[in-house]
Formats: sequence, C-alpha cells, structure tokens
Amino acid sequence: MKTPGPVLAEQIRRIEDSKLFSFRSGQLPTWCPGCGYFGIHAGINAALWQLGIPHHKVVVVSGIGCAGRYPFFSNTYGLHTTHGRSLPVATGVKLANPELTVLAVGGDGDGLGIGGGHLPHASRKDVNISYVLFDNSIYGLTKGQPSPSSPTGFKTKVSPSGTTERPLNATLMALSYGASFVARLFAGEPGRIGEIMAQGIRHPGFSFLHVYTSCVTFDKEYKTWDHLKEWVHPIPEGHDPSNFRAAMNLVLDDDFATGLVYQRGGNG
Ligand SMILES: Cc1ncc(C[n+]2csc(CCOP(=O)(O)OP(=O)(O)O)c2C)c(N)n1
Ligand code: SF4
Repeated sequence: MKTPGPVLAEQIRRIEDSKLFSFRSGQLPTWCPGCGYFGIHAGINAALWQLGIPHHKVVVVSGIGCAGRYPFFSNTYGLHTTHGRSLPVATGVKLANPELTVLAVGGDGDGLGIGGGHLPHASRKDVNISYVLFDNSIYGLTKGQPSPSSPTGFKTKVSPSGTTERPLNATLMALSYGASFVARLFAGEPGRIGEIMAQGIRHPGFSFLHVYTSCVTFDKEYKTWDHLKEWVHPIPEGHDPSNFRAAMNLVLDDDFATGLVYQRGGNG
C-alpha cells in the first residue's frame, strides 16, 4: 500500500484525534469487512460527537448477536446483556440515573424475535432512551438463519426453498405501539444516521431508529445490500412528521422511504 504523503498523513492524524473518533474504543470492531454495521457505528459516533455529550454520560446497552457486540467498540459505558433484553435493561439504567444518555442497540433477531415483547412497552411508556435496531433480516452471529424481518421467499442454508412467512415491519410496529419519535434509515448513509440520531437523542421520549442494513457474509442468496442501495430513497418532501396518519400512510405505502417518519412531544 502507498504511504500517505505528509499533508494527507497530517489530515488523517487530525481526523483520528477529533472527538468523532474519540467515541471509538481501542478495540477494533470484529465485524466482517463490508458489514453494514460499520456505517451504523459511524452514524452513532457522529451523533454523539455532534451533541458534544461527555463520554462518561453515555451508556450503550445491547443484547446478543453481531450487533450486540457494539458496546465493546464504543468508548462509553456499556452493557452487553442477555439475548433480547436490551430495552428493559436500558430502561432501568435511565430510571436509575436520568442524567445519562442511554442507547439500546441490537439486531432484528434480538429485538423482533426473542426480545419482541419489549418494543411495545418501551414505545408506549415513551421512556427517554434511543433504540437503534440494526435490521439485516438475518441472524448473523449464528451464521445466517432467517429472522422475523426476512422477506418472504428469503433463501438461506436452513430455508433452501425460501421462507413462507410474512416479515414484521419494525417501523410500523413502533408507530402503532406509540413511540413518539420514529425514523427509518439505511446503514449506507452514516451522515443521515448521525443527523437523525442526534435529533432522536435530543427528543424527550422514546426514539426508535430502524436502520436497514445487510449481512454480507451469510446473505449470499438474496443480496439485501444490493437491493437496498437501489430501493432506499428519502421520504418525499412535504411529509409532515407531526401528522400520525400521514406517518402511518407513508409506512404502509412505501417500505423504503428513509428519514424522520414521525415525532410528537414525548413524555420525557
Ligand atoms: C437465549 C438465547 N437463545 C439463542 C441464542 C443464540 N443466538 C445468539 S445470537 C442469535 C441471533 C442474532 O441475530 P440478530 O439479533 O439478528 O443479530 P445479528 O447477529 O444479525 O447482528 C441467536 C439466535 C442465545 N445466545 N441466547
Ligand atoms: S456475520 Fe454478517 S452481521 Fe455479523 S459481522 Fe459478519 S457481515 Fe456483519
């Protein structure tokens, strides 16, 4: 590899010294090269950097899975809990110390499968935490089984003829459960994740960020990442995120519009 010249080397050093990079822990992510999770990591770091929250005032809570490893890669406090349990633990952390910025993170298997019973209650209680769902439509850590959000016909080594079930729609679920801040995003757009995540953290209630991503290692058949790159597009201008019915209609009509879907006051 070519060694960078002195100007580029200085630029790299300044970027690496910046607060943005200070939210990365010393442990390099163990995710596979090309995994969409790197984009989500960059987006979350950008949000924390933009808001200038001190590291010791942030707690990231995860369940189990590739996404569940997130706290190890974040230079904040962190809890790696049991499968599907990030939301109740994050809620407890926030109640114990409301001054903390509390993020729950995890995969679709973690949040919609084994932990599926927690999203309704975190949403309707409108606890002031942010939940980032890393939705790659597959169980990554356990090597590629279909998940509750896999599209019908999803082929994996354990579903060689394609799944027959209908997928869960996490954005629609959070909206209908009463979350006061709902956004849908794409891992290939970390800047957008950072911007909307910062709004979600500032929002005085439960903010739900549904991030479409993909498992480049085990999703060989359906190739979700390639589809996403083609299908994802911004929510049409003129959408009023304070209008619940408009938000429901948007989500019912369009699976791939990304941006801020809905926001109302929040309970704090
Ligand atoms: C109680 C329990 N059941 C099952 C498992 C096995 N397990 C570990 S990770 C995982 C699925 C993870 O998938 P997902 O949440 O989508 O996250 P990803 O790995 O794709 O990030 C499963 C089933 C476990 N660790 N604990
Ligand atoms: S197995 Fe899939 S989800 Fe897990 S790190 Fe690798 S690419 Fe990402």
